Amino acid sequence: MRRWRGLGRPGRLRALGLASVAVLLLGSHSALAAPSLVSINIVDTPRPQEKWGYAPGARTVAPGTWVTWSNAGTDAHTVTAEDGSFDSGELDPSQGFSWYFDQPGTYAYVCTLHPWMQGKIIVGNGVSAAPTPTPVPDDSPPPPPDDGSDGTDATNGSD
Ligand SMILES: [Cu+2]
Repeated sequence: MRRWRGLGRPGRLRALGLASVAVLLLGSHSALAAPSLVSINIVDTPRPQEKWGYAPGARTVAPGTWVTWSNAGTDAHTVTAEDGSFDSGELDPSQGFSWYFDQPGTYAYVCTLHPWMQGKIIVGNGVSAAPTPTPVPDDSPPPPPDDGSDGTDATNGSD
C-alpha cells in the first residue's frame, strides 16, 4: 500500500546552457594600420616523422607582418630560410622565433635538423620587388666526348 511513486523519476533535464554559444566577437572589423601578427606552430606529432612540419605549411601575409613560429613539438627544430635571409637556430620545445616580413616575395624555409619539414611565407603577391637577376645565357661548351679509355687494367692471363 505504499504508493509514493506518483510522479516517478525526475526525468531528463535538458541543459541548454552550453548549447548556444553565440559568436559575439566578430563585431569590429576596423582595419588598423598596425603591423600584423601571424603565428605558426612547429609540430612533430603525430608520428611518423614524415608528418612533422609547420602548421600551416604555407602562409600568405601582407607586407609588414611579424611572423612568430612556436615550437609546439617535443624535439628541437629550426626555421631556416632557404635564401639565408633568416635562421632561428635550434628552437627547443616551447621556444619561438619571430621575423618581420616587409618585402613582397616568397620565402621558403626548412628545418635544418629535419629537412623534410618545409614551409613558406608568401608576402603580398609573392613576387619579389627586387630586380630579377638577368638570366645567364647558357653558352657553356658541351662536355668533352668520352674516348672510352677508362684505364681498366685487364690482366687476363694466358691461355
Ligand atoms: Cu625539425
